[in-house]
This record gives sequence, structure tokens and C-alpha cells, in this order.
Amino acid sequence: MVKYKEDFQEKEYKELAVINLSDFSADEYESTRLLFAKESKFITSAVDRTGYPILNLKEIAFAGRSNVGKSSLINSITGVTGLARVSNTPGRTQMINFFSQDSKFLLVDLPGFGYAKASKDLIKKWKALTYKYLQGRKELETVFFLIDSRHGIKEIDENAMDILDSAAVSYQIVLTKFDKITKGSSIELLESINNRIIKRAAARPGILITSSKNKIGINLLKTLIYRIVNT
Ligand SMILES: Nc1nc2c(ncn2[C@@H]2O[C@H](COP(=O)(O)OP(=O)(O)OP(=O)(O)O)[C@@H](O)[C@H]2O)c(=O)[nH]1
Ligand SMILES: [Mg+2]
Repeated sequence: MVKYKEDFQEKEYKELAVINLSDFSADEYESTRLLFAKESKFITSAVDRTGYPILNLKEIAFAGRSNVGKSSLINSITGVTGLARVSNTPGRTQMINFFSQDSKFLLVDLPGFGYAKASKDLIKKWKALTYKYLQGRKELETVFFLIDSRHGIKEIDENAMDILDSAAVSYQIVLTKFDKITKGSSIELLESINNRIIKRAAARPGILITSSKNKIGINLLKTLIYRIVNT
């Protein structure tokens, strides 16, 4: 079996609800590798529903607060630096961007919600755009709901999860920037997140640990996507 960086998760987080290598089969890893070796390409950007692509492909969306690392994660998954635009300035992604993987499904990069320093009007605009997509897109299969490891779940995240729960849109919690926290604080964080999501109707079980910087969890995320689009 291929050795991934994710191996460490098996040992250190055994008792916690962390998604790890043993959740997938060797066949799934191999099919995932082949799928993501194929072409990733930009399809289109939308500022409202009239701009959504009409391809009838399943969509996997990346949602979360501004600066949480949505665009970075899409680049890590596809292995294409600069496919999605990344920036130190929160609010970089202002439209909904659609990317296709091997013309089989779409990865959707959403604008972030809730960046305190952006103007109230802008925040309202991004939030409306994102929420409308999340509530009313029939192609949307699963949302990867990103949480910054340093900050945990905030009220604005809870509000967005309420929307997903009531729209019955399935979502998976993904911790980003895991390279930035210590092991001690990570265990506390994982326990507290798990206690919160366990009560939520549309949350998929388990937490996915990632770092776009250190490429942690990227293969697990890809394999989960493979499983989602193939079932
Ligand atoms: N250390 C570390 N930094 C990261 C990681 N992922 C993203 N970043 C940094 O965080 C910043 C924001 O990343 P983006 O990917 O643009 O975040 P976003 O969620 O798309 O932000 P918006 O488009 O503004 O909503 C950039 O400076 C990234 O380099 C990570 O895993 N580790
Ligand atoms: Mg972005």
C-alpha cells in the first residue's frame, strides 16, 4: 500500500473522529490517483444563478469563512498551482468559480463569508451569493465545510451550517491550516468540533485534517471526493 503523510493520523488520533487511511481501500486510492492525474480545468465564474454551468455534472463545493483556505485546497487537490486564486487579502474569491476534473465532476470555489474588515455591503453580497448557491443547486452533491484549525467553529459557521441542515445539503467538516497548531490544542479542537457536529442533521461523520502547506490530508480528501462522485 502507498505510504502517505496521513499515516500519522492513525496513531495519534485513534480515539477521535478523524478520517484516516483505513477508511478507504487500496482500490479506491488507486482509482483516485488515476482520476486526479487527468486534466483539471477552469470552466466558468458566476455572479448569480444565470452564470452557473449547464453540464449536468455532480458538484463538490468548498465553503467557509474568508481566508480559511478554500482556493488553496482546490489547488492542492488538483495539483495545479494558481488554478484557483489565492491571496493573503481575505475576500479574494468574489465570484463562484467552477473547475472540472477529467470532465467527470466539478469542484466549486465559493466566496468566503464574514470577513470583518470588508465593507458591510461586500460581506452581504458574498454571503447572499454563497447561500443562494448552497440552498438551491441541484447538482450540489456535498459541501466541504472548511474551518481554520486556529479558530475553530464560530457563530458565522454555525449559521451557515444551520442553512445546510435545513436545506438537507450534506457537508463534511474539513480543518485547514493544520500545520499552524500544536498537537495539544488539536486534540481539544477535534473533541469540541465533534461534539458540535454530532447533533447536526446534514453533517457527514468525521473530521478531515488538512494542510495545503504541508500537503497533509490531501490524498484522503481526494479519495473521499472519488467515493462521493462514484456512489
Ligand atoms: N500555513 C498555511 N497557510 C495556508 C494554508 N492554506 C491556505 N493558506 C494561506 O491562507 C491564505 C488564504 O488562502 P485562500 O486559499 O486564498 O483562502 P480562501 O478561503 O480561498 O479565501 P477567500 O477567497 O478570501 O474567501 C493564503 O495566504 C494562503 O497561502 C495552509 O494549509 N497552511
Ligand atoms: Mg478563495
